[in-house]
Amino acid sequence: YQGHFSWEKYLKETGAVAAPPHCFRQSTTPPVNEFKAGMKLEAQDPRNTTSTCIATVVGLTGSRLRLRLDGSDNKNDFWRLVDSSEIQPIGNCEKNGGMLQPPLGFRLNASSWPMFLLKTLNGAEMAPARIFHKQEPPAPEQNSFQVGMKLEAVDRKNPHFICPATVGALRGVEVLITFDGWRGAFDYYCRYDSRDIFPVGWCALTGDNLQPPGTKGADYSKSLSTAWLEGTIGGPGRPISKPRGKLPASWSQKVQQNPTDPIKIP
Ligand code: MLZ
Repeated sequence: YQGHFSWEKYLKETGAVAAPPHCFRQSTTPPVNEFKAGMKLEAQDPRNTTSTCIATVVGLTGSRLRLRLDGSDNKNDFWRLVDSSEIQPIGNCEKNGGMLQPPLGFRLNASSWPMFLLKTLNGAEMAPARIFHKQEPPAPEQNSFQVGMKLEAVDRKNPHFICPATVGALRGVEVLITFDGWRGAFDYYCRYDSRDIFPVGWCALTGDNLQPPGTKGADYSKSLSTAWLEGTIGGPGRPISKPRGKLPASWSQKVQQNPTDPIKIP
């Protein structure tokens, strides 16, 4: 049992601040998720964003849906917030004069698409229009993130995970998302109004399982207890995450003494 990650203790320990909620393109109360596994809806193909496809809800987590495009394989699942404008009730595309498209990598011959579509929708449970959210929250007017601020972010290499993260850098409208306790492999730049980043406390509100910070980036991590994990035995210790941005005073000496340490400090 790993214990439960506590932002409160972690922020205290790292001396870091949480990015304020107004920085994010997220609603202040996470949107209610009334979807059920098996329901079908229309979704933009993430690999070909100009086409609208049929998707099936194959999983639910917090305010997010795990979606699989009908006619695609099970290796390209993607996650969307229930208030995303990229998901719509079935019928929406046609209503707007569009045509439903086969997903990129459609398993069958392109000529069998019309019949496939007919069959996949026949007797399907269509997500009712009322459980969709009318509007995506508006984007904040500007990028108000600051380097060192903490947040919760989708790990885009493992998009089912939402993890503790730190703003590593700013680049105009873009924000560098770095993952606490992991080396750079998972870092990415996204727009400040990305729907993949959330204020501290988001997962606690949605019931999503926030991953604890990783343990990589420091050899001495193993010997330290983790004060920010609740439910573990042992006294207070230092966080084993990779310090980014503002370093806790207790760490600066250690980091400076190890110039070969792979920790990247922006
Ligand atoms: N199994 C993967 C999970 C990494 C998750 C990192 N999240 C920032 C690994 O250990 O590489």
